[in-house]
Amino acid sequence: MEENKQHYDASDIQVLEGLEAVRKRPGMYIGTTSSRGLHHLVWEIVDNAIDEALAGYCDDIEIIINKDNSITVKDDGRGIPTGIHAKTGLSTVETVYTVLHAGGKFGGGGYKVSGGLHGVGASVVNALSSWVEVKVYQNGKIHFIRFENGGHPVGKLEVIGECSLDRTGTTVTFKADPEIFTETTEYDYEVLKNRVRELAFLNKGLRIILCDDRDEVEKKRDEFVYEGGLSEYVQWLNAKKDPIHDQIIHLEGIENDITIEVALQYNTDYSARVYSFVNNINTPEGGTHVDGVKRALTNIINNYARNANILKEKDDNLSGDDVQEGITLIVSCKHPNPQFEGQTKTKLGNAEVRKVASNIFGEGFERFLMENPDSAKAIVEKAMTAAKARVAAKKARELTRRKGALEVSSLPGKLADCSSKDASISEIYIVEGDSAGGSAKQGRDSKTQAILPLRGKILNVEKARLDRIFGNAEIRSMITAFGTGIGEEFDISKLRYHKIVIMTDADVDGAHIRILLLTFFYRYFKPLVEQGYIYAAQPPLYQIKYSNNVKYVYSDEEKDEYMETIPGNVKPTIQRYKGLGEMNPEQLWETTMNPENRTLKKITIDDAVQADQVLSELMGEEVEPRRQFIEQNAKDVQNLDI
Ligand code: 1YM
Repeated sequence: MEENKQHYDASDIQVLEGLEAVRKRPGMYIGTTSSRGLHHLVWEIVDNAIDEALAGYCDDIEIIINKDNSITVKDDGRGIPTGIHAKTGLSTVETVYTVLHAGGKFGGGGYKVSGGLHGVGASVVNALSSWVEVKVYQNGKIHFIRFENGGHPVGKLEVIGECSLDRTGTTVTFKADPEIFTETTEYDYEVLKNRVRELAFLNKGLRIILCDDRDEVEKKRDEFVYEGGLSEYVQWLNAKKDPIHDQIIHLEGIENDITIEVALQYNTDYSARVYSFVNNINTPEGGTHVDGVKRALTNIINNYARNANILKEKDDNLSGDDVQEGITLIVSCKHPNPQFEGQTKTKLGNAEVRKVASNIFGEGFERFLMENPDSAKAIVEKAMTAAKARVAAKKARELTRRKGALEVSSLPGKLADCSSKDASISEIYIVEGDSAGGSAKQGRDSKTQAILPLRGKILNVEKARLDRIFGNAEIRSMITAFGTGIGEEFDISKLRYHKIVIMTDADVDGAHIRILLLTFFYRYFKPLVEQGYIYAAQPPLYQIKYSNNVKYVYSDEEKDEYMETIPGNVKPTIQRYKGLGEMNPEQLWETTMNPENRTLKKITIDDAVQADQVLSELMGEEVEPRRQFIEQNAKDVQNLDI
């Protein structure tokens, strides 16, 4: 420190203040310091490597979880420039790792395509790490610099060895600072693997290797490379589906610096699965690129159906929903200056993209239909059938609506409503099973808490078409109780409860029901998810009793921790709750429903998307693997991070 002091000048101080600001408010830069924020660090570094790949200089990226839970990311690109940077007087490597938002600005031509949602980079990772080491292989030399304690350089960039002239690239190792990531500094291999797979699909030809070296005996390694890019992505998503045409439609084009890539295939499902990406980031709310593609899809299928006289003069046009039934659609946009809007800032807002997307996709899709009449026919017929079902569904819906007009008396019979009419303080608990429903009804605060018991599993919305969905009694009860209506007449201002709480058992069946409900909400009540009205209750797993102490714990870890605190000479009784029904009304209130003690997990769009994907992956599988899958995923769906 002492020897560095003499070099301190105004700009050094500014740099350190910048990094200090990141440490003071990490949430502003990486969203959260939970497990999610921890993983975000990896993507910030990987994104720089991916940009290098998109610029055409890098083919291989390797990510390693090291034994000490540090992360190494390697690429074989040009290497971060090692010369002195004119503006800062520091090496460019040091500049990139210490000056906030340096990544894009300091580069030559081109633009930073990837980059996290928050547009931050290497300097933020550095600020939030205990230490970072950067190695650059360039011109036959290995350059090295190390930072400690949230971004303080330990010496300057220096040459520490030689390498062959054709060896170029950047290797970065960082250790997340446990003082910042207080919840956890453990990486989840599956989380990394899923995103790495996605990145490989989104960037065709790029090889990404993921290694887990934490367990010496059982090292893990996965390698992802997809020459087919989005086509292979659709193929992978549709692996368990029955496609109605063989060829995956894959189109790509660039206009005014905006790249649009689309891949799609229809299958026999009734729902649509649309995946949206902007600059490699998943944007669940879609945006103008998706709008443009959907608009062209509707127009072109209608034109085709009219010209082929499948759609007669008297017939109405096919709707957007009709032509999307059963589609698996991926739209990826690469934009130099994306503007995001929407609740979660994950919706592309740039208006000019709509036209570009619709042109690029429309032209190619029209050609595809012309050149593949069999596929075209299958697609149009699917949409025609969907249109017929839509008309039937409308009738079924009118049924729920007409009942709605009769007000309170029309509320579902099983609903124990709350007495308050103020939606902002009202809650509805959707409870698995009549017996738990009974306990909940007795235990609740009847002023603000309504209870709606569901019998058994609700209809699987993945498999069912609209008209049957609206015919299902459990679903109709929910729709009527919420008060918002559904589909075109959905009106969020009529929502009768500002908390919709899913309360299911902490077991496999409970997880399954939760996944079904989340999928239903995601598909048919998306604004409720987006605006944060959906919650999952968190019932305890165990009751532990000794002498006069009664303690409820919500996970195995918590149980183990608590057991440590019990004096050695007493024998506690441990009751494991298999279901909500095993709790009496008072216990259910105390542990799960009382606003003073309970923990609710707010469901995010991400959770819902994940549930939707889990459900899709489960479809068509046999029962046993399905149970296992849910068992593994149950914990993700109910993970607490509130
Ligand atoms: C493991 C992480 O950071 N790779 C990487 C980063 C850069 C370059 C190459 C690069 C970019 C450019 C020119 C340019 C970065 N350079 C900069 C900056 N991998 C990893 N590989 N030469 C090399 O953008 O023109 C920021 S990132 F600003 F210095 F150019």
